[in-house]
Amino acid sequence: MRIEAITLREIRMPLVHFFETSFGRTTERRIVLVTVHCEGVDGWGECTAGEHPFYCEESTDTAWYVLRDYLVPAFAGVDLQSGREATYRMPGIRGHRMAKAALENAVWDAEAQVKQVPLWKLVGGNRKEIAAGVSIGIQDSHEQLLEKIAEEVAAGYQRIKVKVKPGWDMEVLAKIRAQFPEILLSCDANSSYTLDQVEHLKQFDQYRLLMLEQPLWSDEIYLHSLLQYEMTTSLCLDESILNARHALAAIQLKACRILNIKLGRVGGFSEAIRVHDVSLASEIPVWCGGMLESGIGRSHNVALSTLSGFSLPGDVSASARYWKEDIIDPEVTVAPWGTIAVNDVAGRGYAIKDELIERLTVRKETFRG
Ligand code: OSB
Ligand code: MG
Repeated sequence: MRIEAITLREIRMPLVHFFETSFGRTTERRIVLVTVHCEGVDGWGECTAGEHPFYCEESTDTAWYVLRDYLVPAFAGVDLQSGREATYRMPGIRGHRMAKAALENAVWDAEAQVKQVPLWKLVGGNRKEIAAGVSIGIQDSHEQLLEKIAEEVAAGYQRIKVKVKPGWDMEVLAKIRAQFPEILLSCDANSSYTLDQVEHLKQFDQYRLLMLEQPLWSDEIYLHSLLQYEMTTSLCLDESILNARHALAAIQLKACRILNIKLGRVGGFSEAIRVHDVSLASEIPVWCGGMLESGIGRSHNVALSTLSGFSLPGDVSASARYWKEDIIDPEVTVAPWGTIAVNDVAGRGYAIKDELIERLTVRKETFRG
């Protein structure tokens, strides 16, 4: 499979509704897309880095720079057998996992098309449908959040996750539980608390949460193990887990009882599969996180979620929750009972809307081997 050329592009997509976390509010996405052109097929990858280096060190601009100056030159013109081989051929660059994932995942997509198999089968999945949950950001008022939850519950989503931070936590949770006593409910703090707030954090225990995601520092697995010891609520790590070694450390330290896997955060499908395998071997349930992806990243998330260890509803939800019009056809849709069906089309299983992507593109460069 010779990579004849690689196209890098940045698209801009306004969100249907703003998305706010403890890091701040996003209203428009600036997304880097990678296309690998090989042997008559185009493989697509999406870089999940945000506009600012808040969730992690990477951003849209650092990803563009690393892809353009280092990763793309190392792959243009190269002969590769598989997406898995792509990880071994990454040049020696520390970090920048989201940039690497965009390229590696594009190669996986191309490989699936060349082999004429669905991507979800190629990565080792075996589910015909995946359980969908939603992540709901911080709103302007508690009432607005309660309305959003009611909408998503009515749409059939199997799990509701709300963002929390100091000042937006117990009070709103009490209202959520009063109105929705039975829903499967999680909270995501995006690293906004510190361990000296342990007494405050223990108050999460009264809301019967499925999990509390990433309450403490992103670079601290050990301190999460101290917190987990103090709490009955299961902790889930997101920002802290960058690879399978971290997953193993977190599991053995009992720093969490659940893991969130994001393709970009761990550097692509190969490492995501390793994190999944480590978790499955230790009977730690995993679920697929989201990064406000366009349809391309979203379709990769659907494929990943078909692996057998993904036993909890993830943050993979319908395209229409984010975009007026998504860049794939069909868009990702969710059945009234809260599942996303997986299809048998070769590759990602969702066609690309070339013209729309062209219209959304603000910069584009093609590199030939
Ligand atoms: O922590 O899961 C997170 C979005 C941006 C950055 C971090 C996170 C999120 C989400 C969004 O929760 C999930 C989604 O894409 O729906
Ligand atoms: Mg998270």
